[in-house]
Amino acid sequence: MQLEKQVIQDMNSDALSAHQRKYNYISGEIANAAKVVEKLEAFNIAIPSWALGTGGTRFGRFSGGGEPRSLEEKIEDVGLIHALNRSSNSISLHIPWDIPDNASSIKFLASQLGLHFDAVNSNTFQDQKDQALSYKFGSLHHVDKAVRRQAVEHNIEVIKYGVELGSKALSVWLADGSNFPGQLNFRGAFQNTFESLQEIYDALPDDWKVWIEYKPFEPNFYSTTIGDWGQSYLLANKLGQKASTLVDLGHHLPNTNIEQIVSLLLMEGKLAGFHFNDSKYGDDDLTVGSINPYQLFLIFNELVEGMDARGLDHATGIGWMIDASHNVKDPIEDLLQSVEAIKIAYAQALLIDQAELKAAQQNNDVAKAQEILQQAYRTDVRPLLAEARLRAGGAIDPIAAFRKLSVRDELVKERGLKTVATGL
Ligand code: PSV
Ligand code: MN
Repeated sequence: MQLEKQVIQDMNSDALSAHQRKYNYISGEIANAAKVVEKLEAFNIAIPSWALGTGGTRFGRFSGGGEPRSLEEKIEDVGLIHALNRSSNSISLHIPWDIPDNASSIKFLASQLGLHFDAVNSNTFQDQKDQALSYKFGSLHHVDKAVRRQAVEHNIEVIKYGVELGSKALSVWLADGSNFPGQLNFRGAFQNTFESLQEIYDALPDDWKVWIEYKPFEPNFYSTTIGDWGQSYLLANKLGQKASTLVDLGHHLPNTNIEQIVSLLLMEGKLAGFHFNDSKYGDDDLTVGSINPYQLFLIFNELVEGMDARGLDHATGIGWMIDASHNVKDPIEDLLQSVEAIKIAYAQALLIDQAELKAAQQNNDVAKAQEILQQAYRTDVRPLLAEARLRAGGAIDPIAAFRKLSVRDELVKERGLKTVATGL
């Protein structure tokens, strides 16, 4: 199923006058409305191929129907999201869940929908059918060189698929760790991981990057070999220029100051990008901005300030991607909400007068600094987002349009009620 521009424009006509009233109001309230809209128009967030189906937990999975049955259908779903919000122009694939049988036709389909391929993700956290050696005790850190070799080769194969599709980065997340004290020699595991990553690094094309994701626990519950940003940063530094650290918001222990991590990684030129989600307790993979939108805003404040300091383009300077699980919501609606929350935080951060904030910091004027941040955070920037979408040919209200156009019903009709997407 595809959504034509005209259909979306027709949807917009009902909401147009209310939108214009709100947009005119905010344009009068803030100094840089036109500039913010321009930046919002350029800002896109990649959709992970594994988030287009219903998520689940180890206790169960409740499919909502009409899930994409193939890579082609996953790409179509991202096309639907992008047609509605004009902010999701790329897809991130997980191999082997999404092996492209015919790369050129997959690429063609994506380009027809205005999409390209973001980072490709390797998977050495599960055993695949017909796999020679098991990852039960880890992959790149494994005590057995033959297992490490198999995992390295898998990553090199993922790069090969990525090259065919025009990706420019390999994203590596390892489940490697231990469940019990004494199970692992920490130094040995770290050293093995480094050496395996070095082999992968050496296989990267010149214009490619490798992004190293960290996570403190799960599936292992005593230690994780790349458990925090320090360990990821250490590896990225040892590897070289093409390696950097990927921040998944859910991969922190409770109350971690993520904005500070982001600021320092950016300062060191080692922030690869993001996996956006939100959490209340652990790696909950909830919709970004649904639990702690203020934290998201504070992260974007550091991003805007830090990227400007390094002269980085906000839209392309680092990788922006969602990594969430939609257990009880329609995945497409959830992804639309995620993109909206990310862009709200970004727009609010753009409202901060950085010179004024620096002056307050310089004068130790703590109350003023807080006022500046909260003034921006409490501004309703949604009309700016809607205006950016409208100008780009998207929907003023993407979820309302998705519902009015009965997109899910159409997908169920096309694909069936009991389809299951590949992935977790
Ligand atoms: C692990 O929790 C993770 O965040 C990694 O990014 C994986 O690639 C992704 O989830 C999908 O399982
Ligand atoms: Mn992730």
